[in-house]
Amino acid sequence: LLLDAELRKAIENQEFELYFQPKIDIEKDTIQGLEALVRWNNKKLGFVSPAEFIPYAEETGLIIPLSEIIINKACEAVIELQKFGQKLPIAINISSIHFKQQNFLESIQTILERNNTPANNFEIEVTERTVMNSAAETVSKLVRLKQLGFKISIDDFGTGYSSLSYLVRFPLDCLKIDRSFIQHISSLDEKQAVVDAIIQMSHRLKMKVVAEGVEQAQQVDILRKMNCDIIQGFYYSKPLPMNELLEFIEFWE
Ligand code: G
Ligand code: G
Ligand code: NA
Ligand code: MN
Repeated sequence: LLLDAELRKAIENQEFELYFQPKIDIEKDTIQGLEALVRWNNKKLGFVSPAEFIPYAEETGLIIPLSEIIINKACEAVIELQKFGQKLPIAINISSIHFKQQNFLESIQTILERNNTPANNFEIEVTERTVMNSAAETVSKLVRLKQLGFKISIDDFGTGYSSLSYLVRFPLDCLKIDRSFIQHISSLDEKQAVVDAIIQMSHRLKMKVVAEGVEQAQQVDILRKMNCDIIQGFYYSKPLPMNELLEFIEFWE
């Protein structure tokens, strides 16, 4: 399979780039942080979407070295931003396969130490599915991540089989409402009801709420009225390469 061969070579040659999507604090009108999203432009295959190669990497175990490359590149981005006087937390998507590895904590700590970039520069994004079967092991892993200084977000919230019990037991900082709830929020009352409920519940549980996939001003207005904390989506910016991100930051200030 061409994808397999090329992906293996790409991992060896670190043929990946990180893009960064700004997350906007709507009350303060500031950039609250960034989400790192991996991009792969291959000589033979052209641009391959992570929606395609991440699941393949997960099936083949290649996700572990790939994830380590991504974490390392996120460290490099922290250092690059520091050069420009910027300190914005970077959210890294962690695959459940990597998260569940016994040595996940050691693996991420080693990469951060090698780069001399402390954990408080990062947020870990795990999906609801990753943490759903809330084994004691999962809880203790999240607690240890928090102790190390990472912030923790639940990605794609609302799309798992939503066992709400884990929200009480896990040390979470943010819930990211999946974009399927945001998409028709301006026209569908039932979407509004769900989003409103998620925001209220999150605040009572001392979590911030990120709305994902926000594309229209109308959606921003509704989310602002519901006291949503942070907005991410094409309305403000698509994911950007570092040079364009620096321009975006400058423009925003
Ligand atoms: O960036 P884009 O919308 O094309 O991403 C498609 C999918 O790939 C999304 O589900 C996203 O979470 C996932 N993805 C993008 N970048 C990363 C990454 O760095 N690590 C992991 N594990 N998944 C990623
Ligand atoms: O699964 P995850 O939530 O990590 O996926 C994030 C991906 O969603 C990003 O890589 C990005 O390409 C995509 N995305 C971000 N903002 C928007 C948006 O406003 N609309 C749509 N359709 N996709 C978005
Ligand atoms: Na994400
Ligand atoms: Mn998401």
